[in-house]
Amino acid sequence: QQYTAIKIPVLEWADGAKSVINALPATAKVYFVAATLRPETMYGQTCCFVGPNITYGIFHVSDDDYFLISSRSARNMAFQNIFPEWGVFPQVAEVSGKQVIGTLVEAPLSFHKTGIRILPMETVTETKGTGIVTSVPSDSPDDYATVTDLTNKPDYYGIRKEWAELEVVPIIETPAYGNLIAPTLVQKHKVRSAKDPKLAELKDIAYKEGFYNGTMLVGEFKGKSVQEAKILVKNILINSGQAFEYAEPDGLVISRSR
Ligand code: ZZB
Repeated sequence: QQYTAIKIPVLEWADGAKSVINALPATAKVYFVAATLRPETMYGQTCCFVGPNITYGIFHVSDDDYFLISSRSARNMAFQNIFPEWGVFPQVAEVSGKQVIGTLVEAPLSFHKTGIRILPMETVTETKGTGIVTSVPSDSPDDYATVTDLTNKPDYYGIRKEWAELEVVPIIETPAYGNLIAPTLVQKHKVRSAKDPKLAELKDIAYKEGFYNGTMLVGEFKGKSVQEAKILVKNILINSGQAFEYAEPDGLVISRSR
């Protein structure tokens, strides 16, 4: 699987993360790095998810730059010239998803210029991507269902309601599902929660409909097809240093370590 890895810098740490972060050099710039297959949707980011029970590492990449990602993805990156030394991915700290909830981050291209929050998503898979999932509720049914759960039960999830309530702005139009495909599908199929098994199929529908029939409503490629815009937006992000390509080995991989 070929992902675009989006570098999402921290603006302000959650209190729970401060003890860990204070141990880093004062000049350290830490990025949450989210793996996405939909770079053209980055305009619509409203929050960024971590698995609350996943343990993440903070890895020193170069100079002042550090990545907060799963250690599995750090190891993969070390063999893709993302770290300066082949095969080496220096871990400087460990932090749980729970500890970073509420952190304010600056998501590249997002409409929400004053920042978005790190929020919990219980269905994040530790073994996929970087374990960090940027949330686009307008176009991802999983994200819309999760944000709905978070808004309905903020106390249960240990968040402030307003963190999950950022406006969901239309970014892509499709003939079959209008300009908010994810909310439309979630409502039409009466999805009950972010754990509803129907979401797998809705994700598939949303991917296909967006890719083959979607038109951009916003951004520098407004009016272009999603198929065209996907590559163009990805290139903008990569050329500005806000993203890089990250490949994940497919199929059965037998780890030789441990
Ligand atoms: C932003 C985005 C916007 C995404 C969208 C999807 C959609 P796949 O096909 O299974 O590889 N994702 C990435 N990593 C994880 C993880 N560890 N656990 C759970 N979800 C993860 O799916 C890749 C997509 O799943 C990624 O692309 C990411 O969400 C999420 F409008 O990034 B995406 C219809 C989907 N739309």
